[in-house]
Amino acid sequence: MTQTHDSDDGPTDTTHSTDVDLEIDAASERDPLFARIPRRDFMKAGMAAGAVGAMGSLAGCTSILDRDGSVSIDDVDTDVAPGELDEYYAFLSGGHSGEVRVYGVPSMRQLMRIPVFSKESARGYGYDDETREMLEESGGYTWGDVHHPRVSQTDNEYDGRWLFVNDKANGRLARIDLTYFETDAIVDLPNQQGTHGACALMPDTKYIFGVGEFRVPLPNDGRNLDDPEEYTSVLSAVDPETMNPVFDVLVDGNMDNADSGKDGRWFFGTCYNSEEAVTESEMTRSDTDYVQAFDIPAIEDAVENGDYEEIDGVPVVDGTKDSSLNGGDSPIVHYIDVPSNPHGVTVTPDGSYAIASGKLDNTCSVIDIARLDEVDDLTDAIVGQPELGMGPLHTRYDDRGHAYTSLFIDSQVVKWDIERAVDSEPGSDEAVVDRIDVHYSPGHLNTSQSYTADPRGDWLISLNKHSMDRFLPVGPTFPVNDQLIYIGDDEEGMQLVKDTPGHPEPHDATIVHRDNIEPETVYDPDDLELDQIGLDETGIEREDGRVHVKMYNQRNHFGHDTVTVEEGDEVTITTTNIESAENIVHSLAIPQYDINVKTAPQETREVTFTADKPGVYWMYCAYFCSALHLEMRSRLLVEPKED
Ligand code: CUK
Ligand code: CUA
Ligand code: CA
Repeated sequence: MTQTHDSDDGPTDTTHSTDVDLEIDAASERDPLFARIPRRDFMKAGMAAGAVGAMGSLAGCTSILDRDGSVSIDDVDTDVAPGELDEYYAFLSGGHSGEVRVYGVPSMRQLMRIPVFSKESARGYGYDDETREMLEESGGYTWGDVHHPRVSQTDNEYDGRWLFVNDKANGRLARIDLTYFETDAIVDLPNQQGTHGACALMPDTKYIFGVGEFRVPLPNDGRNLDDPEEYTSVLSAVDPETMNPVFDVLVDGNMDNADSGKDGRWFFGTCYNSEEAVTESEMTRSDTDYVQAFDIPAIEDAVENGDYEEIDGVPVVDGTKDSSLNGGDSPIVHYIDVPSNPHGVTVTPDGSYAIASGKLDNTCSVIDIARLDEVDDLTDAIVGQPELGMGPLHTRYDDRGHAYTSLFIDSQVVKWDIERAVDSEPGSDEAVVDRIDVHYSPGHLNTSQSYTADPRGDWLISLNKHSMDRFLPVGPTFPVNDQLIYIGDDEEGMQLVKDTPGHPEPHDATIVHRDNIEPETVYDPDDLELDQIGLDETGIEREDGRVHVKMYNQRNHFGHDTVTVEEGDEVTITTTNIESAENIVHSLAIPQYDINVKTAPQETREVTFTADKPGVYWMYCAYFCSALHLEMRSRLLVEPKED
């Protein structure tokens, strides 16, 4: 069910923070608009300054780290000159491409693409035995739909260890190892079809949750085909180390997006289909749907006590409204009525509020998390409902008490003051501080470090679904438009900095300070399962129609000039890039056998195939590695079988 590949040793040794106390006197001192923001006197200013030097110079050296309150855009380097490095990594979901795209912020340069659910020959992904088996054993689908990239955290701060993503199309979750920027595990969730929301339980990434959007019979084995009221939707908890499912929670309605609280207790999901319907018109019939608040320790107790039914190997806990587990004083799932068809839900950096976006309603609902234990009527936990504009979808945060909500229909990002929303009447727009037009139809948006307890409040990316007139026409399928917006200046307001066209159709992003990520540039052989093939270990072993070819590769040749096998042999080639110099990548391509195995320095990979086509096949290096790259090739001779 779960397929992992090696490199499973401990967390990246991320340098943890020296707290730098920066006083934020901010706009609150000058602008009466801000008078009611409770002041946070100190912020944790991210990671140790000492780590910065290791990787080259910061863009223009103007980091928001150095600021005192809001900072004019004139004092921020928005361009990253050639040869300079970005301050942030942004991990963008690649949508149907089944990949994650890595950008630099603020340059918005695309740095890398990490294949997850689809094969990718440049990375050799899906072309060697290990990654091919990982894709096959997690369902064998040829594509996935990545929506939600989330980086693992320790103590509510990005720890640079893993990036988790969902596959909305096929009900899967995957893990990317951020030491090597490659996918190392995929789990096909047994009781879900369409895993939409994906995120981890904070503060320490105890579980990864896959959020089941599509209601289906459970198990989905042909029963109850046309009996929609018998369909179900589950929240699935997965262990981040093993990537095995731990438990499922059955809910009423469905689930869409989700986010975790900050203290390990609560997890929130939105439900747009409380009607439990199968058509759009029925799914929008009710005036209200839910935010589901999952009490995780209570659910763990239920699992511990055996209060579950095992389905497809996973303990399924009944969290529906009528469940006995929801009958007593400590229900495992709370159903909070919110206006019809909510979409995003996120928890504020201080862990106080869960904010759900209205989608069909012009408001967001601010849920006071502490009140969930106190109120009889859960709607009394909704302490604010600011009117924001048409089509609110997703909300993110800065470090100065503001929320930023995307408005799909209005094509805007609206900035609002959270405490002022709590203090004002429901439906009033008093909390709105600023609006900016985006181009066009934003889905998600994200701000730097904003899933952590310490967002930075400098950059926002608006991930717009439509680009219309913004770029040269490229046919009827338009690029999306990822816009970079500077949000660090409360007086001037939000400022549009950059348009970035993107291949359709991504969704979310996570923006992580570069000090929180420490990738290796050369493989550590101990992180790989396969033994290296050194200069003296080249050889060809034969046994009963099986041939094992061991060969290193380096500039500009392979360990064998010629490999001779017989038609019908099952051939395994193990190949090690024995270079220790950074940035020298080779591959072993045998296109007629659909093979292109990439090896980065010190990396070992293995590929197995049946030599069923007699003839001469050039095995060549498909990565431009040196002046004699074209000469880096060997022959595979497949002798015809004698009758
Ligand atoms: S969903 Cu994409 S716009 Cu999949 Cu996070 Cu809201
Ligand atoms: Cu090695 Cu090209
Ligand atoms: Ca509904």
